[in-house]
Amino acid sequence: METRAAIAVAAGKPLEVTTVKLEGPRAFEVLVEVKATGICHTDEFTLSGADPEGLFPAILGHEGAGVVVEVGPGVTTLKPGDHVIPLYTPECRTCEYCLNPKTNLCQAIRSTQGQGLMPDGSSRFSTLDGDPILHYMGTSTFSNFTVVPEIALAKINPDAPFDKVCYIGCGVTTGIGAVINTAKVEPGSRAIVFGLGGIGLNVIQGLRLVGADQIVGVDLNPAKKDMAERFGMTDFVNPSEVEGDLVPYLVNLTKGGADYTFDATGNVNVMRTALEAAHKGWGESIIIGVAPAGAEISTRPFQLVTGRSWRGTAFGGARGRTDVPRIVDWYMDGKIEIDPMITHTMPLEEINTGFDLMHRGESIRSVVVY
Ligand code: NAD
Ligand code: AHE
Ligand code: ZN
Repeated sequence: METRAAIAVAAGKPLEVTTVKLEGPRAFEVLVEVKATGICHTDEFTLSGADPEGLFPAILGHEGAGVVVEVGPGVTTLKPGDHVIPLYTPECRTCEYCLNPKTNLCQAIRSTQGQGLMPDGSSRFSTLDGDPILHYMGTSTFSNFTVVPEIALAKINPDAPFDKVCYIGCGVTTGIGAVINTAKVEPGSRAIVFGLGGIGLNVIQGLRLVGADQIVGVDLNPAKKDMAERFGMTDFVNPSEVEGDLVPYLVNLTKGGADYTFDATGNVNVMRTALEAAHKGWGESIIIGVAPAGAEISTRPFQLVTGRSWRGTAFGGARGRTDVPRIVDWYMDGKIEIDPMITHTMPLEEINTGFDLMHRGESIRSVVVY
């Protein structure tokens, strides 16, 4: 079949919206009509060329929601008409990782996914001339139709609006999951969130959900303050307005350091500040942000010797086929909010506007509606 898609032709170039060819689903694969997709900072990170795994030409996008159109041989858990969210972290439920309760990082298809290919080592996308185009994160939601492995699809409530719950495909789950699954934040905790974008706001929402007492938000962009307050931030800090070192300022503000800190910027200097602003003896710092190729984190080992710990989280520690439908239900039941964070919507033809808004710090989430 043919489908409209936005192709990342080369690093640093705008996406090219065009018609591409899409082969039908092979064994254990599913053809999905994508109804809506968010634009996450990780799409921008890969498009910029900073991603060591970034490959071109590819169809980016990993925050979608849609409807099953056709299933390939061997698919047993989905049927045409089912509403789904594609998962860049699949859940096969049989690999060594899925069987270990300490991780959500299913490895069943990780190597081919990282090469922009389906599990059998080939791509379903090509140009009208027949040149192959790579998949991205196993999802490629910047295409109106996409092919996704069965183990990388979560079946969701059919009443859920696609243009809102697509955000659960990455940002919402990553932020809330970092609090609930990774840090396991206790009620009454003090926390600091660095970066009040599409991920950081969901960390804040997660902290409010679990009953944190103090939620400090840190961002260089003062325009992020109002939205963060709406989601539960209790104190705002703009580092450019702090005289002297940020660490002692934050330690003082949190009465000795935060129980939990979260980096949602991807900046390794911020990650160091986040670790060092965690409380001596027990503070945990969770890295969510994705840093560019070659970037490394550092701190004095003494910071860890004296009881702080550094951890990371991918997709908020969520097991997608199990947890994503539940998070959709939380949204449908009003337990979490999504709508105010979707600040812009646009058709696929205007997808580059979504990237421009992100660069200018004017959006929280832009969503492409097909
Ligand atoms: P975003 O662009 O919406 O938000 C980033 C925010 O950080 C912005 O508000 C920006 O002003 C702020 N910021 C930038 N530099 C800063 C600094 N030095 N100090 C304070 N604030 C600063 O991005 P997003 O979609 O929220 O993504 C945030 C990060 O999380 C990205 O690195 C993204 O790749 C990563 N991410 C990771 C996962 C995961 O599973 N680990 C999932 C999704 C996104
Ligand atoms: N390709 C990058 C790593 C990118 C990365 O860390 N991705 C996160 C999801 S970000 C979603 O917005 C992730 O899930 N990582 C786990 C994995 O297996 O990729 C690089 O540095 O090579
Ligand atoms: Zn993302």
